[in-house]
Amino acid sequence: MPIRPLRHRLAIIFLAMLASTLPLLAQPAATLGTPADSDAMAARVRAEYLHAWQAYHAYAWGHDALMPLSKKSHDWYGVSLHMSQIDGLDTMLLMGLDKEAAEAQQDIDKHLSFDQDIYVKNFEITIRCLGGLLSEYEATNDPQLLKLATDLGRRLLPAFHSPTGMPYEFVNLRTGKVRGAVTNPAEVALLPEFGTLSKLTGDPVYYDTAKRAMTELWKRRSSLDLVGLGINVETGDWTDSTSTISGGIDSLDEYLLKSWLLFGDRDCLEMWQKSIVAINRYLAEQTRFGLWYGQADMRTGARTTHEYGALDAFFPAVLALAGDLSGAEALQRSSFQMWTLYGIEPDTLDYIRLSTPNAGYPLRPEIIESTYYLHHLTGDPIYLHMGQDYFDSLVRWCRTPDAYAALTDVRTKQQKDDMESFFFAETLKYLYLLYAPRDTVDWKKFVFNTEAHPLKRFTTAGPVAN
Ligand code: DMJ
Repeated sequence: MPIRPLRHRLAIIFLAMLASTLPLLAQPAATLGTPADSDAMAARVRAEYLHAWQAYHAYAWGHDALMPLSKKSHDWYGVSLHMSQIDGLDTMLLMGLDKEAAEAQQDIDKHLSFDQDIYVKNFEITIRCLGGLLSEYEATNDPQLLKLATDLGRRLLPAFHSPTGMPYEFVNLRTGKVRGAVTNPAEVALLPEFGTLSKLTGDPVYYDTAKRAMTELWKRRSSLDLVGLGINVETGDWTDSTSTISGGIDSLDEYLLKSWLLFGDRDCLEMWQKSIVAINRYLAEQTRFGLWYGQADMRTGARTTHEYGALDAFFPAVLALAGDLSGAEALQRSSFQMWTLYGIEPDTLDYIRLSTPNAGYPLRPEIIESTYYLHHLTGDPIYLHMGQDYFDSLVRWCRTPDAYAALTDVRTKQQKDDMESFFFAETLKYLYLLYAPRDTVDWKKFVFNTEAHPLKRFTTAGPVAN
């Protein structure tokens, strides 16, 4: 591995960041990446996964999540939907944690029931539970997992019974009653999960329903081909005209592209192609510190804020998957600056003022996801070094004696009693995949959903470099 040039390149990124941010540094900056031995790093990530999983097993088994500081369990809706088990199972299968995977699978098979009188967030339950169960059925052929996924899909369908066909935010799993007429584009776009359910069951209702929702949303885009952050599913009117690649819109674009790759759906490809032109035109911004994507009004294109954040850091992965490697690499360098500013990334960053409107770190995966994608597609070892920085920061700041904890503030590094299930589904999975053999997930056969659950492709359409 050509260590010196790599170190020089990391040093250039780091020094550019340092020159721009010296007055803001509350903590010593993160160390530069050191040469990474991939096998050893994969083993270290796997060991850290086990560290967190064993705590979940000891203190919160069968519940949605572990609260890592108080060592209590947490269920989102008062009853468990086994969220951590579902989110973690396919990661354990990939890591070869067979005993732990089998235990989780058995617990899901035996004890998980969606027949609950609770209003659930359609988006979160789709990407975590439906996506997870489908992926895990494809990996194991366990018919109970498909049965559970089908039961869940059927119970979520009433969410889409609005005048426009776009889903309400909440649906009661037992009664089918709905709540929350104002939603956002990311929560409307759910074709990878519902489409996969149709392909696996042979029932087109899921695909057709989810596709209609996406199409109805896209029909309401502005003349600039941008969408906003809020839309009413009963009237079809926009309630917030802010356009962004960040949370609330993020997985819409990801899912337009991925629906093409998963199903060969040309309508989705065309929507993606129009959308990315508008995003690059109105949201991208080149500053002296690099390439960023901020926010603009969907109707005028006028810039509204210069905010980028941990959620936005998924975008290099999407750009890379679509073939724009130079844009992806440039944006990844900016994300890396965001990470090194405080030694771990804040949830949002004003990239002009270099201040942080939201300084929390809820163990998010997106920056690591993009690092994995870029390494997979370019083979450039600089991404292994970046990954090592992320890993070292996670261990240094978020590790607890029993598990891992979110941070309330990346400047003080104060820990928070929270460990989201996406830490198992995504953060540690992408970190592991960055160092694992490249064919651990075959990109010709699989596309990750937005919660990092690999879904089988039903087409060979689309340029997926492998
Ligand atoms: C995950 O639940 C998914 O990645 C989602 O698309 C948005 N972000 C969280 C993790 O940050």
